[in-house]
Amino acid sequence: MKRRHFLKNASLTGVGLAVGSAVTSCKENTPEKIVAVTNTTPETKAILPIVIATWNVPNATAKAAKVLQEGGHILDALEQGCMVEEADVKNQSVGKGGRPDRDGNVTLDACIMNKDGDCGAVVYMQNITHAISVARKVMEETPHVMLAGKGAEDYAVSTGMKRDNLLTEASKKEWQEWLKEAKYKPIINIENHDTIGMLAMDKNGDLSGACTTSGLAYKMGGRVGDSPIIGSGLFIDNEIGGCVATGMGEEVVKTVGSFLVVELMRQGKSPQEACKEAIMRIINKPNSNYKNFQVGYIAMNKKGETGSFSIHQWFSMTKFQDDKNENLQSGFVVKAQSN
Ligand code: SD4
Repeated sequence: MKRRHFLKNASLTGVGLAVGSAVTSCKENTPEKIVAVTNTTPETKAILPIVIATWNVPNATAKAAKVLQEGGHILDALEQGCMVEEADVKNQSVGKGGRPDRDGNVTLDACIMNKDGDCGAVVYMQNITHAISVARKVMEETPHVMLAGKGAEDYAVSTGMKRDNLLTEASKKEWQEWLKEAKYKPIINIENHDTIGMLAMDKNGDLSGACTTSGLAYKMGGRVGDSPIIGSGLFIDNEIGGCVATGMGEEVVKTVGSFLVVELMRQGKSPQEACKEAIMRIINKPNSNYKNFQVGYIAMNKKGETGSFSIHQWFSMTKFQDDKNENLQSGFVVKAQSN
């Protein structure tokens, strides 16, 4: 057997085995408090286009849907939808106004993926508000998939984008407060993060996705999360469906979350079931510290069915379809204390 052919077969077998054994352990270790709240009824005849996004971002989904309804390209829709949140200084998890790292630098991660499996990403990029636009340019105009740091910033400027100070007074003040205690360990606040992950299906039934974030607040300098990592923060397979993640990026990366959700849909699971199983994969890891962090997934399959699931209650998905926006609570494992 030729070496290349052998390697291909070997890796496929490996993936198959890993998935099989983890499914079994998930069933055996179901934690006490599972509350599976299904937030969507399956539609077999979806009304297109559909746009879904992490958290409550109706302006972003409406913008993307409008581009699609007017016959625009799906990547324009996703880019312009994400740009709404990147430009909103009140959203302190994305673009301008994002919370800085522990040294006071706002560093952005973003990626985009189309129906053909092409993708582009930027990581640890500073001083450019619209990281999603740079990620798209990396995909469409360079021979690469990912640019980091100064290289990404210089590339953005070379395409005509302007440098800007992304640290707003409000985020600076909060950071200075945080510095007084400066707890070294990054624990994500369960309810206070709004990375925008967006999936869209256009009128032809084709899927693409995008994700943009300023990452974990007060992270270590140089830290990169899941959001710009294809397969972790975002994955699209136009034959099957797509998924995007939010929350504690380290945990998403360790389980290759978005790729996992798409592969579970390939095996026949609904988007909701696939998101739930990917969350259970995190929860069922030995010594999982899941009570102290949030992870949420949203997914859409090729039929236009959608679903979302998170560790903690109160993660939500915005869904634009049939001329209206809805904010849907996700399924979850741990019920909020105050409820
Ligand atoms: C990260 N997943 O950098 C991102 C954080 C996030 O809303 O989702 N914030 O780990």
